[in-house]
Amino acid sequence: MSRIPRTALALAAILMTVLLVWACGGGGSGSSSPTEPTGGKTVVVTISDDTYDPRSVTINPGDTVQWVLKSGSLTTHTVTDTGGKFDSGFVFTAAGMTFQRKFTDVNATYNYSCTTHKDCCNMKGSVRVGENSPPPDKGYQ
Ligand SMILES: [Cu+2]
Repeated sequence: MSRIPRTALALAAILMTVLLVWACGGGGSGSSSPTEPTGGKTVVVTISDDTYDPRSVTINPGDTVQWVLKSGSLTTHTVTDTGGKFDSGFVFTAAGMTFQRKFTDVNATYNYSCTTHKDCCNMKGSVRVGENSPPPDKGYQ
């Protein structure tokens, strides 16, 4: 028969578990967050001849849209959200230049345009995030 009470053994076991968890978790300050949103794909929209192709994309929350200036286009475009959430600025100065944004809002729709060619050439597009996102504004779909 043991001289150590069962409760003392149980307490020792709990204490060891707590110490192990504390020891393992203590050094992980730089680890990545486990709360990354779902998705993670990158959808490419090509910019050429004053158009976005495809004009409208539907993605999942957490996906990234990457706009790429196609080879041969020499004009300067932008990707500018009409709601002011993002603006590439004049970064498309050479073929192959890109601008990208990750979209995490669920069921949101972004209407965007090129500040240079919005009025002259109807250079507009939209990003729909989620299956139940509202339809884009007229002219952006
Ligand atoms: Cu443009």
